[in-house]
Amino acid sequence: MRYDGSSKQNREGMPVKLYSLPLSPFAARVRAVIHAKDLDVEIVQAPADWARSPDYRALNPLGRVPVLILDDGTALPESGVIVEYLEDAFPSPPLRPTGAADRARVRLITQIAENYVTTAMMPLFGLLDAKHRDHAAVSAQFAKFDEALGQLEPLLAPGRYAFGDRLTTADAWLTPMRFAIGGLMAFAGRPDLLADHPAIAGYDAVAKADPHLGQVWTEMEEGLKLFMSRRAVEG
Ligand SMILES: N[C@@H](CCC(=O)N[C@@H](CS)C(=O)NCC(=O)O)C(=O)O
Repeated sequence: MRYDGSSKQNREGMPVKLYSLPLSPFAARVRAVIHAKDLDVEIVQAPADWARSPDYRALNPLGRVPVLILDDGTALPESGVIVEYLEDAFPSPPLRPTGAADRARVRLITQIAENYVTTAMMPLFGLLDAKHRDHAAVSAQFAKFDEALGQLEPLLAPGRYAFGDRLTTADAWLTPMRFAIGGLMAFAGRPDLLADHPAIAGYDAVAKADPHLGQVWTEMEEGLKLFMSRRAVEG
């Protein structure tokens, strides 16, 4: 990897590190870009106590995962910011199309995947896992989720990458989103969730067939296995 920054320290500094968690959809986006660009970034597990750790907060004042630590020690949090940074700093291979309208389209897919689909999906895990399930809240949230899926679906072509014929940053968003939807289908016992959304339904095969997205998919599967085995032990 060549770092495009200008200072000597940037070229000869510490290795670039990503603090990540295998199951985090936010970290997974960044890993997709690192894999696709074949970057020499050290991917390290966030410390076990990261959510409360003062050391982790000193490293990343936002206290969230992921964070990219540049080779001059600068912390770059927020998955979207990190992805844009990697695309700007390491433009080859490009993960954004060339024209302004096409780039807007890719960003639109990422925004809808993040702001509507993922935002509507995440609370469902907690609602379904509650000791006393609030059935009205669960159905209302599923309705919101289905509406968001209906907004994303027409932007995708069945059996294809998110945009065009090759991997773009939009795929870095869709892959963990689609993985999590599979998890939700299993957790909720709702294999029908994507029945009306064939392009989203079939996107799992697209992700698994791509070597870089497939790597992220496998990392998330391993993260899920570990999470489930810990959950079984902890009860
Ligand atoms: N907007 C952030 C979200 C990151 C995020 O929320 N990550 C989770 C881990 S998967 C987290 O750090 N949660 C801690 C918390 O909610 O306090 C990003 O895109 O990086």
